[in-house]
Amino acid sequence: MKKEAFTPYQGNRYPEDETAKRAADFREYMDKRRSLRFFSDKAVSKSVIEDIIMTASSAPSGAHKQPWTFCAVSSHDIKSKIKEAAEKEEFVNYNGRMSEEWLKDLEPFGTDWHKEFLEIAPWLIIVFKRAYENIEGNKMKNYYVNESVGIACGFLISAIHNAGLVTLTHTPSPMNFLQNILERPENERPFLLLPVGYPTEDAVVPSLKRKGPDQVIQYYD
Ligand code: IYR
Repeated sequence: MKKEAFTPYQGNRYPEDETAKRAADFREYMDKRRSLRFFSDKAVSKSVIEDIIMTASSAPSGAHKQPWTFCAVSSHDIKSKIKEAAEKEEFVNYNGRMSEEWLKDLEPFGTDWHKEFLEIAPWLIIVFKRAYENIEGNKMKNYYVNESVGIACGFLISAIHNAGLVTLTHTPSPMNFLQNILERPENERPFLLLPVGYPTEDAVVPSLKRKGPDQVIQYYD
């Protein structure tokens, strides 16, 4: 990108009092976000999913390479295949692969190897990181791939919450089965799986407490 390709910044600018109100309101709004395991099968339109994904794709990335592919799955057949393969791995995780300490840490969340939500949620978004690009037969490497894709997933989760929908950051492990089921190319690696949909009427969440400012911020002023 040449220097003369610069263009005026289009972001909104606010007076100080409005900045303060917006920051506080958004904090409160985002604090209502929860990871949810109770999905309704109510349909979500493709255009909503596309808006959410394109919000994620607006995230900053190393050298603006946008090293991500979002696979949006609503096919029941593919969702079933993913559920079956994920449960197979999770069964092994919960029955020996995870340490006693890990299982104890998860107890309050009531998770187990059953992953019904992978079939019930109307959409599964599987995020792939792109380690490199194949350009005219050359391997062109991407930069800060994990950081970039992690940030994009943060945008994705925020966009889902903003639309009144819910998700869960599901990390089946190992997750190479996603590569096979979705027939992704060699330069892509599965990063995160997010079911997306409406919450059920009677959805519940673990009653957890978030850390406060004095636990997560160290000021140097
Ligand atoms: N991947 C497993 C286990 C799991 C691990 C963590 I760390 C969690 O916060 C929740 C679950 C699963 O999806 O059940």
